Amino acid sequence: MKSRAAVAFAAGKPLEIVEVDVAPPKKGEVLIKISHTGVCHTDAFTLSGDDPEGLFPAILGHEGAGVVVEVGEGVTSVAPGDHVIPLYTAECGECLFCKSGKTNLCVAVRATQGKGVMPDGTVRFSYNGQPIYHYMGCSTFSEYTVVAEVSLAKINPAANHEEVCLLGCGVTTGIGAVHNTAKVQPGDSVAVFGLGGIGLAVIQGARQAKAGRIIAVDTNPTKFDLARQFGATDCVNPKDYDKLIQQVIVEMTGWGVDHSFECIGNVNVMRAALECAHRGWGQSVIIGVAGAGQEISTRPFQLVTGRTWKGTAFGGVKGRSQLPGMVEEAMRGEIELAPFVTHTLPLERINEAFDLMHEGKSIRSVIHY
Ligand code: NAD
Ligand code: AHE
Ligand code: ZN
Repeated sequence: MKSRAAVAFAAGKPLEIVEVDVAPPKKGEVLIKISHTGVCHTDAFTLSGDDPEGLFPAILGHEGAGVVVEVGEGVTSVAPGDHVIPLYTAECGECLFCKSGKTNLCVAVRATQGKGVMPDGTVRFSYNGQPIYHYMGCSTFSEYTVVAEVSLAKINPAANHEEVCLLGCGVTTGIGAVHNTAKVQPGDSVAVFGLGGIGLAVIQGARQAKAGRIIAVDTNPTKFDLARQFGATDCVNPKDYDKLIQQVIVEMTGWGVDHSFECIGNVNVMRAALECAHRGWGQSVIIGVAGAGQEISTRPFQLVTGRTWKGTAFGGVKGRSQLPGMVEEAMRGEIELAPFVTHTLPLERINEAFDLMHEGKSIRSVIHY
C-alpha cells in the first residue's frame, strides 16, 4: 500500500515528505495507521548523524499512537480496530530480561531493531523500489507503519491520541525514571537538568512522589514557567553563575540532592548532575542520549564517597503490561499531558517541529496525519 511519510534520506538534511510503499505485515507483525506522533530530541539526534545506530534512508519517529489496520500470521494480542502505542522497548515476556523481573530491557527484537529491519531481517518500506530502514522498531513518521506484535501496547480506545502519543516516549521516560529507576520518596530533594519534554516529565513524577525540593536547571529561562507549573520549587540558569553548577546546587542544599536527573545528553552536564548528588547516598540518573564517541568522567572519589550513577531507558517501564495503565492515569488526569503539547502540525510541516526544538521554542510538537 501507499503511505505518506517523512523520510530521512541523509544525515543532517531536512526530512522529505514522499509517498512510500508499505508491504503487508508478515508473521508476528502488525500494520498500524498512525494518527499522531510527537517529535523527541532522540529523532533529532539520529537525524544529526551522531547516533552510532543511525541508518539512512530511514523513517524516524518513535512517540506515536494509532489504530491497528491488519495483523500478520500468528498475531493474537491485537486485532484490527484496536488502539495502540508502538514501543521502542518491546516486552515479549519470555526472554531472560523480561523474566528477570529486574529490567524492562527486553531483547526479543532489539538486535534487528538496531539494524533498521524487522525481526526477519527485511524491511517493509520502500521508495521508488529502494529499501528504506525502520527506526527504533516504530517509524511513526509514516502514516502506515509495520511493527512487531511484541512492540505494541493496546490502549483504551477513548484516549486522546494527540496527548497519549507522548506516553510512547517522553512523558513515560521522565515519570518512570522517578518511580522505577530513582524510586524517589516523599520529602526527597531532586535536581533536574534540562527542561524539555523529558525533564518536565521528571518534575511531574517528582511531584507525584511528593518530593520536597525540586530544583529545575536549564540554560533557557523560557522553560522555567512550565517547570514551576509542574512543581519545580527552584529554577536555576547556570549562565547566571561564574562557578560550576554542581557547586551552586551543593551550596543551595547543604550536601547536595538525593536524586539528580540528566535530561539533555551532554556528558559535561552528566558529570555536574553526579557531582551535585548528596555525599553518602545521592544518586544520579542519566536519561539524555550522548553522541557517538562521547564518554562520561568524574573523580572516582565522587563514587567512593557514596554517590551512585545510574541510567534508564523508557523510564524502566514495561510497555505492554504498564503503559495501558499509564494511559488510564492520563485519562483520569493523574498524569498531565496537555501542557507538553506546545505545537500541533500536519506531517507536511514536520521540519518546523525540528526547528522549534532546536530554537528552544517547543516542548513537544505533535504531528497529525
Ligand atoms: P529537548 O531538546 O526538548 O530538551 C532539552 C533541554 O535541555 C532544553 O530545554 C535545553 O534548553 C536544555 N539544555 C541544553 N543544554 C543545556 C545545558 N548545558 N544546561 C542546562 N540545560 C541545557 O529534549 P528532550 O526531548 O526533552 O530529550 C532530552 C534528552 O533525553 C535527549 O538527549 C533525548 O535523546 C533523551 N531521551 C532519552 C530517553 C531514554 O529512554 N533514556 C527517552 C527520551 C529522550
Ligand atoms: N542508538 C543509540 C542509543 C540511543 C538510546 O540510548 N536510546 C534510548 C531511548 S531514547 C528515546 O528517545 C534507549 O532506550 N536505549 C536503550 C535501547 O535499547 O535502545 C546508541 O548509542 O547506539
Ligand atoms: Zn524519545
